[in-house]
Amino acid sequence: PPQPIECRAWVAYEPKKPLKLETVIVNPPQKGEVRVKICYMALCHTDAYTLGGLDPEGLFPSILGHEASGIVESVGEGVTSVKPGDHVIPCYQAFCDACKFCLSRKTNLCGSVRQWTGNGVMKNDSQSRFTVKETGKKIYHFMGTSTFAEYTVVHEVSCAKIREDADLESVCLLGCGVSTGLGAVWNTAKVESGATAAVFGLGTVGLACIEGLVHAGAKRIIGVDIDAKKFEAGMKWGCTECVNPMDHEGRPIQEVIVEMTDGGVDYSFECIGNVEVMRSALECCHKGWGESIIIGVAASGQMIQTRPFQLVTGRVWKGTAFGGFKSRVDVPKLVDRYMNKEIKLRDYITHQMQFEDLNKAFDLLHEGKCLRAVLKA
Ligand code: NAD
Ligand code: DAO
Ligand code: ZN
Repeated sequence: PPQPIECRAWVAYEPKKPLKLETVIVNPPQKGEVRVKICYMALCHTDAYTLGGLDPEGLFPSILGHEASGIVESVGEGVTSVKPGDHVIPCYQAFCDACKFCLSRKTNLCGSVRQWTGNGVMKNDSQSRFTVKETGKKIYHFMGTSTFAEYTVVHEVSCAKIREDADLESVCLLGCGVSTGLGAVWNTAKVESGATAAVFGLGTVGLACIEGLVHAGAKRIIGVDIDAKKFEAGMKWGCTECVNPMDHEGRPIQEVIVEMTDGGVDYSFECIGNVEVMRSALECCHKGWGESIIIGVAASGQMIQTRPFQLVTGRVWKGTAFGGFKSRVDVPKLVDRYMNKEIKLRDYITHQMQFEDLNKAFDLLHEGKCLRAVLKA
């Protein structure tokens, strides 16, 4: 049977403090669990958000990280969908194929392990599999993934098996940001050919929306960002034009977009997490049919607002988690599309770093200097 493994992991002891590199003991996978050797990990804003103490559900001490790729090291009792040696992507959004969410075509929010992942533990015994070697201190899991470690334990329902010829460095991005942007366009908005769209925030998620829009045949794609340096990437990914709200001070950006588009866009996407921008994104939509999709995660306690008349007159407000993809089924298909050169991944990787560089990577993220920094475990 599998034995405990000693390895390195980055531990978040408390909000707003740098992570600490520790030697941890990773216990063997129990029934329905998989122990994964992490190969590559990327940083996403949600990790920074939780570390920043903004996530009311954030638990400490914990091992953060939810965008990664790896190889199965061992499996617990009853695990049938993966075996040691399989290449996998841990998915914060599980897929059990049996709960009422998984059986519905309308959602991807599997409920099978949510209660335990939200509490930072594994379902089988409501315990963590991580202990710090030196102190014996138990460390919570994060989002059911905890990928800032050389080894992690995930539920089988959160482990997507992928083909072995895909490079693990690129496909780790399918664990969150890129999949989310593509899915927001394809699954949540279901954008049709010839549509017009506005994308607010030109980070990885916004750029992935743009890529999804190009695939969907959108004829006009307006990129919106307050950092003009982001426009080069926006245009490269497929924007037909970019606007900077800073150039229109005193005038709400939704007014500017409505004017540019003879009444508003068919679809808009908020990829920032700013509730004021969420309002602009809704209100730049066309009367009668425009749909706005919220993707950004706002700080806890914040509220969105608009005049109800905006909805009465036909605009639609929606949101999406993981782009509506049913993770274990859809992630392998996204890997296929990458291998068929239908979607890009490498272009999102602006920094390649080592496992030791995680705190440096967090600094880059905070300074807005990177799309994705990928670390080799
Ligand atoms: P990012 O920081 O790389 O990109 C955000 C962009 O927004 C930056 O280019 C920034 O300059 C721009 N921006 C900031 N304030 C702005 C404003 N007021 N007006 C216009 N532009 C502004 O972030 P990212 O990694 O692309 O993630 C975007 C958001 O999506 C985050 O909130 C993240 O937590 C969230 N997210 C949600 C899901 C989901 O499933 N719903 C998944 C992944 C990420
Ligand atoms: O409650 O069933 C649920 C799902 C909760 C997770 C939703 C996460 C959406 C945003 C995640 C940000 C990026 C990782
Ligand atoms: Zn389910």
